Amino acid sequence: MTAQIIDGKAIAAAIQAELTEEVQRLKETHGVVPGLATVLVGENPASITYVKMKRKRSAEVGIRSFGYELPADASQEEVEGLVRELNANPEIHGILVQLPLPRHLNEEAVLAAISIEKDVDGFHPINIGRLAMKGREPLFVPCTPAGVIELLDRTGVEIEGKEAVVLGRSNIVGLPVSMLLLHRNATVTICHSRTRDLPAVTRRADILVAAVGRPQMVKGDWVKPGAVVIDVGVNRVEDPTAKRGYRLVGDVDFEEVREVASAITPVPGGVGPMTIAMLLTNTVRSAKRAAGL
Ligand code: NAP
Ligand code: L37
Repeated sequence: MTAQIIDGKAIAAAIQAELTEEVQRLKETHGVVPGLATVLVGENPASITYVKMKRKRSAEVGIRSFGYELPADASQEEVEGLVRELNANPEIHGILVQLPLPRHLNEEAVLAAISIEKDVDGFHPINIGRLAMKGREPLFVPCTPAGVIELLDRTGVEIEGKEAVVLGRSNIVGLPVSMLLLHRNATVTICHSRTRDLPAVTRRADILVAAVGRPQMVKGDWVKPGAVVIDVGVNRVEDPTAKRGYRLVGDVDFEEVREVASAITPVPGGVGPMTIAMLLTNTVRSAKRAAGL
């Protein structure tokens, strides 16, 4: 079997087109312009690229984008002070602090300082708490996990009753995506660095989500024939023949797994663009809520 390739780039573009219309309508009928503030601390090269892409896509759909850059040695008080300023600014409906933060900063305290109404990344402890509980609605669902579910939905993959295996348990991807799959009535297994015999566990999956940050770790014989494979990993590997000196690969060995799976996301062009599309979606939702719409 050769897998269907799930085109995250095209699905993200469709979502952006929907948002562009909605933003225009908001502006014309209510005079509301959604605003997104991005906060970048330090010079992590991947973070610089992602924040740039987030700002560019925001502008494309008509969201006003406010970029803030702080030096790598910024103090806890400077970062939290900026967040409080943004909390108070009525033109800003979403605040995104790009992670990871430099190690001397207290990430938990920074995330908790973001007003929960503007927490478009969904990482505020109250948002995550609500996300974890049955029957409670978070104000915002974290972007990458939301993007994974949206990809499955828009590809017509049924989640209910399926065996889902998530590789990775990080706060920003593995754990929240596991909770979302559980809410959608999948039977969920979460794997991590202490899991024994990973291939035996992943082979049970009807839906396999890989978010480990290990280039091409998931091999063809880790996957059940016909499974749907969502590759969240975005890893830079050195490649002297590439223009930038590196190329991007996922956590899944794409060439091997595409021969086994029924559907698979590529890297690049899979989950990455969806992360940004969901951030824009959350920002527009936040602006509507702030305007009482
Ligand atoms: P992370 O915080 O480093 O977490 C990695 C997780 O994988 C941890 O739970 C870790 O287990 C587990 N793990 C690591 N090595 C393993 C191994 N050999 N066997 C089994 N489990 C292992 O990473 P993350 O932030 O979740 O990111 C994961 C990947 O997704 C990265 O490639 C990242 O670039 C990518 N990402 C993509 C997007 C996107 O928009 N597409 C967004 C965010 C992240 P322990 O908990 O036991 O340490
Ligand atoms: N929301 N996302 C949010 N908050 C954070 O704090 N760290 C973080 C986060 N992660 C993040 O932004 N990841 C991410 C990863 C990949 C892309 C975008 C965001 C993406 O669009 N990747 C493209 C290729 C980009 C490139 O050329 O380097 C892709 O097609 O996968």
